Amino acid sequence: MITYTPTLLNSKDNSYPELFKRNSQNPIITSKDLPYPAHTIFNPGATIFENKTLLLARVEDRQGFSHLAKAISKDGVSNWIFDRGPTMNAEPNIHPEERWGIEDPRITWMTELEKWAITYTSFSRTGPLISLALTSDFINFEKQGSIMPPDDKDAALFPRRFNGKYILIHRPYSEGHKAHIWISSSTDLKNWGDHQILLNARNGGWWDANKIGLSAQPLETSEGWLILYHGVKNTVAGAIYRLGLALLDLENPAKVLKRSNEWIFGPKEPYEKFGDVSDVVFPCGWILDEHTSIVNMYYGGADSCIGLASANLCELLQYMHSCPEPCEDD
Ligand code: BMA
Repeated sequence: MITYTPTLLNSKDNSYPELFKRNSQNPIITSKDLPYPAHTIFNPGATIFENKTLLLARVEDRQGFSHLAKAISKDGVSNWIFDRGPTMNAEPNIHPEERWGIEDPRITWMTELEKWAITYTSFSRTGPLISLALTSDFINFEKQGSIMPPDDKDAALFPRRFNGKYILIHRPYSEGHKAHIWISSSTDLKNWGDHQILLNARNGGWWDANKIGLSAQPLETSEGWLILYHGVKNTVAGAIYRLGLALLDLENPAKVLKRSNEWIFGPKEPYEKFGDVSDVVFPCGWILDEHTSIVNMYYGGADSCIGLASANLCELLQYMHSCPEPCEDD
């Protein structure tokens, strides 16, 4: 039986208070900001590079194909500096799996390698799959090729090894089945095994029924790895992409400690509700400021632009404490 506990209810006006508050300058980036013609810019990965905020966003051109473009800003909100052209292009001649573009990058600083790992979706002739690239400067990218066959998306690495193994979160999918979030491990970042479900898509009327996927890269906190994920609800008017949280054990990320029952962020503003794909908020990266404890979440709005919403990490963890342990039967 489902017991409903409205954990986020605001006693003052009966509305749900938002953990993540939208920036007043939203959308902070649109395709008009790029120094070259592009249709849309959205779904950015995020990291800190040379003490500045670096976004690596998906840019779609008028052929319908995507490449990645970087944007760097001192305050993480305004004055974004872009490369003159695409930062990372699909290279189907060398990597045939990148035939129809590259999308949705997640960025992880890999302590041992002293490089950033970028896990992104390659749009191959046989469906989306996960590719990996390494970089130390966001100018030169060492493409490692595909690391998971199609259909697979929404992947990010943990920054360090656990018992000698790298760990990847990803979202394989096969027609006619629910899309759950999986976790796998590898000793060389190339050969992956120990595949198991980490978070299951729920059933029936849940906001995250049938299809979920990782959003931003895992965020290490004193309480565990904070996981931001999207849930897709299918309605007669189309799909709605919303966000939830989970907390994983610090030493064993395959163990889920908590999972939010409610979505914590969803499409509300016009730039999230209307665009190429309406009713979508889709973050691929977030950044924690260790001094202020503010988490900046960068997200695609309606597959058309980039928004920023910020939360206090203490409030996020407090909220996680109020959440239940995951329940298999939901
Ligand atoms: C997902 C991905 C995202 C996109 C979202 C909504 O499957 O393709 O890039 O933002 O759908 O269209």
